[in-house]
Amino acid sequence: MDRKVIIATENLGKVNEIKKILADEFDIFYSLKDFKEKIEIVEDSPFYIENALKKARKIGNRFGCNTIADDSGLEVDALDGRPGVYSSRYGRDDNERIERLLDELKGVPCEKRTARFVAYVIFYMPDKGSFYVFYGQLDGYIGFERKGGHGFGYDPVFYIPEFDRHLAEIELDEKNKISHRGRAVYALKSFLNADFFKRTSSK
Ligand code: ITT
Repeated sequence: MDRKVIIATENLGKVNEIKKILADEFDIFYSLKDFKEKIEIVEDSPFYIENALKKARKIGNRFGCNTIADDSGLEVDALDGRPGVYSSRYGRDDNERIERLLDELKGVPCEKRTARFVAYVIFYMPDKGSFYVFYGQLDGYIGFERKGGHGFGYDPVFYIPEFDRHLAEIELDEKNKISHRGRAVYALKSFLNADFFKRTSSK
């Protein structure tokens, strides 16, 4: 079984996290940033899973290679689940997105600032046209200010009570152990090693 995998993302924060978990097990990794060709993918579904599948299929079919895609987001209860599936489009860059989030939560007290990160990670096999889905979630709160220099996206304002720290104050390995994406990708890794590779190599 070929252990070459493409990670279908333009987000280098995601690439770093996924690579850290899987790199020792797979031969070659690419991200969309490594291809000269610009591949346009319009994420137009209100459902994470459909967007993740769209990314995985487009890249997997284009390059004929097993592909991992992640669609994720931050769901804030006081904002009825926003920004959710639109998390990457909540502003022009991470800074603007965080600014908007903090503005919208002005006056909302600690206990009502509950939120969660969710990730849907897809492993797509173009030769079979089939895929597996892995889900991960991380519960926490939206803080009142930015803290920490690690991670990406909304990490500086995501407070985790168990650690009494913001996610951006936690190093990559530690984040991977508890995060939405980390949980989904570790589940994918276990599946590939315990099940998928065994089955495909015995054929
Ligand atoms: P690709 O589609 O190319 O993978 P993207 O950043 O556009 O990259 P998404 O559409 O899945 O990815 O958007 C997810 C957004 O949710 C992401 O851009 C961040 O703003 C936020 N997000 C997801 N996981 C996060 C994490 O671990 N830490 C901080 N923010 C995160």
